[in-house]
Amino acid sequence: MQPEKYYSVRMRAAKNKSLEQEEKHISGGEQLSTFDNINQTVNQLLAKGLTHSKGRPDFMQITCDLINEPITEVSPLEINTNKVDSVKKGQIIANELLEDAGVPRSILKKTWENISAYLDMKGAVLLSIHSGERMDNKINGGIRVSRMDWLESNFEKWSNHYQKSNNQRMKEALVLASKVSSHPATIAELCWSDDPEYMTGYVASKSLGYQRITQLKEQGDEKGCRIFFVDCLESLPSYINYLEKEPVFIQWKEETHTKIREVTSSDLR
Ligand code: WAQ
Ligand code: MG
Repeated sequence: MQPEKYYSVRMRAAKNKSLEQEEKHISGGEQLSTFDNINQTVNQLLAKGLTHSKGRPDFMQITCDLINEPITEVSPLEINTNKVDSVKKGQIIANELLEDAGVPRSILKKTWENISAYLDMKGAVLLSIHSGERMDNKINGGIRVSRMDWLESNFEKWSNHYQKSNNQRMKEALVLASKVSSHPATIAELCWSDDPEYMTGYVASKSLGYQRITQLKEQGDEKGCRIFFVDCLESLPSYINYLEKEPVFIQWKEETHTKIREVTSSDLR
């Protein structure tokens, strides 16, 4: 029997696209769907784009592309939640985790100095761990990771096992972080949402897993962040191709998970 074919279904919603002003990214989304499920998938993405707290879009686009390549399976990163009561403490934990993952302290310092230039994009910024300079040339947009998903049946098994609530936002972020960190050129990721009401962000890496941090930005702030710290001077085009084009399913296998480090309050120096 032929394996089932999947479609990459992508949505993008924006404001001011047709005006002389700068375009504002409202929402994006990417899923993998069977042919029979396209209707439902498109409706989910449509609802996501139409109900974003950043406002009503005046431009929206949904595309479907048949995937011809085999879809690779990647395990979800292990999850840990670091509870903090201020953005400052959240940033201290984030810095410590990023350094543990292999981002040099000097590069982190430079990143925080330049952080305002990396916020409010529709994609992710790629920063070199050697120079701290941007490696993607999409200066305003960043790189959009696509062609990844987690089948609901397997995600439910995982969420029942870890007694996680059905948090779609966390699921989407974990899917992206697991795909991105499974590439050898990714040293670490730093992310927080562009939703003004959602303050939880994370640091992710192969060795540390998906480390949620309950406060990485102030309430009401609608500037999101996504930075990939990378070590790939020679293979940048193939890295970007992996992020944008190579299809990945997150697949949890109960027996293969490993315990990751938990940050405690004594780590807060
Ligand atoms: N590829 C690259 N960058 C992306 C993508 C993508 N597919 N999707 C979003 N971004 C970038 C973009 O610049 C956004 O402004 C920024 O990330 C934030 O996106 O509780 O909701 O979808 O464990 O708002 C993390 C914590 C939530 C979840 C992250 O991100 C949890 C979140 P958002
Ligand atoms: Mg968002």
